[in-house]
Amino acid sequence: MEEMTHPKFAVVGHPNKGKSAIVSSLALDDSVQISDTPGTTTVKRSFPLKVDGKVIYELFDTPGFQRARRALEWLEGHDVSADKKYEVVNAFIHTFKEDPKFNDEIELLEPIMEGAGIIYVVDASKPYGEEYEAEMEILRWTGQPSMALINHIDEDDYTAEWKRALGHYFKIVRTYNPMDVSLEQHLSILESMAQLKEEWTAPVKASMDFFQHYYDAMLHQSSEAISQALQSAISLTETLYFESDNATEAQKKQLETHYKNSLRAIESDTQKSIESIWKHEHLEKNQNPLSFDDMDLFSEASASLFGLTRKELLMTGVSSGAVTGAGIDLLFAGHTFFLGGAIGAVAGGVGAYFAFNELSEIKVFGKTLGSKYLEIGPMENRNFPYILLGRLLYHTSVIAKRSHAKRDKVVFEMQSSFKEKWLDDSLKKELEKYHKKFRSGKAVDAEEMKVYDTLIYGTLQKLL
Ligand SMILES: Nc1nc2c(ncn2[C@@H]2O[C@H](COP(=O)(O)OP(=O)(O)OP(=O)(O)O)[C@@H](O)[C@H]2O)c(=O)[nH]1
Ligand SMILES: [Mg+2]
Repeated sequence: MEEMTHPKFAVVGHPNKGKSAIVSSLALDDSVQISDTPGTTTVKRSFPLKVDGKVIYELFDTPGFQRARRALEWLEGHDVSADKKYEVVNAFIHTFKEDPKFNDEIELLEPIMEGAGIIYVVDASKPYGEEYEAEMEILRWTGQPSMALINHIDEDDYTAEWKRALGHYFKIVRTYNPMDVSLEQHLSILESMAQLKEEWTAPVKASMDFFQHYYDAMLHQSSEAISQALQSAISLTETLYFESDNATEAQKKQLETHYKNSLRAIESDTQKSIESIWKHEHLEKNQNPLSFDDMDLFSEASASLFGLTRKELLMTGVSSGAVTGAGIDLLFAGHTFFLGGAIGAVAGGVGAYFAFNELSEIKVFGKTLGSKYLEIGPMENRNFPYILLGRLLYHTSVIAKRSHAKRDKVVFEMQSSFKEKWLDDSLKKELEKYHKKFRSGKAVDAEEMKVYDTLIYGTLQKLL
């Protein structure tokens, strides 16, 4: 049986029209060189999109045409029938291979002559001009199937005239914005590629299936990473051993700091994994780490940001029977509340040390034994899981929607309305069961984790 090779496409055109941006966005590769200096790409380079080690399609980034008219003159100097034009292009490559004059033309023609389909890129924010005709003529000489992509770099719009001109040279003309991609846009471009040549329909359709599965796999991996982070953060405990009779304030402070840093690390490691899952390996970003000191995390305002008033948080705890007297007091210490007095009495009886009362109490162990230690965790704050989950869902939605062609710094600015996009009462109720379990410090079996993960996956799906 003949081996089915993956589809290949050469992205070609005038300098500085967004060819590399298109390659970057379609190959999900943020290492492609993109810049507003014309002539950035000087040699052809292959960017395969690989899934589980298998190439699903391959794109060639190429330099822009530099001497299209001269090259076309040379080709036209050979008066041959249409079936021979292909050979003349090969002769052109052969003749000028060592000549720097046609370096760019040769770089861009080579992948085409080796079987790649043509994607001709234009920028419709600049007027159409005859100078492009030599480029399109040369591409026609290769005899390879081709399509045109209309990009829009600036504001002005000459799409109508471009469409009229391109229609003479390409049977498929599409608009595409490499800076603003979605699964739908990506699949619809692949759909057009599949129509270019009959023999390519099956392999390109197969690539579309692969791509869809791949996208779904990225979603699954992201929700797994988020579930793991929630479980680790909520169940996290930290200990600090001490020698003297009583732990010092400094030791308690040290433990508290350590605990906060570990929580921050869980978040930032998860963010990194998610960026890597979505192939954003070179991301520059501006992101605030988890904050515990200001109003960000524990204020009434931040609780309501996630749809949880203090009363609700309290009621969730009470109705699920999850919370001990101490737990409630830890969460609401310092606030007068309708149950506060009664709970305070219970908590007082526990005699715990409330140095870090908003997250978890610091417990002292081993009082009568040789080794004494302080322990903090698991997380007792009912608000925290929703804060962390909201932040990770937001992060993932930004990353998953970001085009690989963007080179600016990502700015994460979560609006307070974001929570309305994902958290409602029924989800909250479902999630709370698992947060309670994580908090208990008991082992969570794989089946339970899977159900929690499915909740996160469904939520992510709605956000993307
Ligand atoms: N706003 C916006 N900018 C774009 C778009 N496409 C490309 N650009 C910008 O246009 C400039 C040129 O993009 P490249 O992808 O490097 O262009 P190229 O055609 O590969 O250029 P050469 O390699 O020099 O031939 C870069 O600054 C891109 O960020 C777009 O759709 N929207
Ligand atoms: Mg380029």
